[in-house]
Amino acid sequence: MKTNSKHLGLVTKKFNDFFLVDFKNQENSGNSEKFLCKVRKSINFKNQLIYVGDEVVIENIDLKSRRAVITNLEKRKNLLVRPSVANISNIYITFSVEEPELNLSQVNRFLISAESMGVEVSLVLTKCDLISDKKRTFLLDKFGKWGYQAITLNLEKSDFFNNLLAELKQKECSIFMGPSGVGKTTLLNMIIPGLKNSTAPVSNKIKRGKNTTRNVELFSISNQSYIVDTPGFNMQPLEVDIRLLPNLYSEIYKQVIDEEIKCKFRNCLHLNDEGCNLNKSFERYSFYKEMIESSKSHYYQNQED
Ligand SMILES: Nc1nc2c(ncn2[C@@H]2O[C@H](COP(=O)(O)OP(=O)(O)O)[C@@H](O)[C@H]2O)c(=O)[nH]1
Ligand SMILES: [Mg+2]
Ligand SMILES: [Zn+2]
Repeated sequence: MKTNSKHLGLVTKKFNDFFLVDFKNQENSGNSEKFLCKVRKSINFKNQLIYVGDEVVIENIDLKSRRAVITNLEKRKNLLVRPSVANISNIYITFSVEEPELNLSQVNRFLISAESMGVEVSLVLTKCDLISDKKRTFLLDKFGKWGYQAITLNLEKSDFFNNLLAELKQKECSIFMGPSGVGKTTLLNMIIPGLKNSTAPVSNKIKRGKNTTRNVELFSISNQSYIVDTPGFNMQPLEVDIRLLPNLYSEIYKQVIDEEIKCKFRNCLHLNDEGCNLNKSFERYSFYKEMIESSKSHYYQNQED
């Protein structure tokens, strides 16, 4: 029962030489629709690897045994490293408000690193059952000034979670990123019932040396909407090119675009530059300055190459 037609597919899992591929642009694409594929031998896609999240063309489709062959790799929009996932549309930076306590500088680094991917970035604050409503309002206000309408989750109140779930079902491919212990696995287990990834109290995580060796996998949560499961990964923010930094802070690019502020030099880094007209009285300015200064030596080294 083989067909000669070609079909666009989405790689949802990868192991050794095999790939699990979903039909793209198909109603009811769910886990039962997956095809087990290998790459056609004569093809090496200009030595590019195929990652989870990649769009591929599949042929020799056998509907009965659910086997097919990958014959082409489509151009990818982006590629996340560690874990390697292609074509992410949404990054949800996830932090707990307590246990572990919020570290604003770390939240900022994760946000800016995600922004540098050029995808939609959101902020999720977990464990809001551990703080007062007053504190929650304070945090919403703070992150609002950073340019983010934070999603605050409280395990005892499901309405916020339900809103988040509805939102995820409108997105193409979302991933939760953040430090260890903030509740990412707990959240994934709620979004994908039956997943049963193991969660662990914060204190046990530090001791736990063994890693779950399961691979990165995309789970379908609605028609053509996926969520990335990244078992065993604790994601760290990436290094960002400092020339991009001014464009990644809403407090800065809003001044440049909306208020049309002009600095003397077009590539002004808004530090102590001569003729800088940026209004620097916003909370994240010190984090911005820190990020520039910590990568500056690296930047100038590269300029000399
Ligand atoms: N109080 C409270 N604890 C939570 C919440 N979400 C997760 N936890 C706990 O936080 C710990 C770490 O959660 P886990 O999902 O493993 O975090 P991960 O490292 O980000 O995957 C576990 O003991 C969870 O039970 C929450 O909303 N409120
Ligand atoms: Mg986890
Ligand atoms: Zn400037």
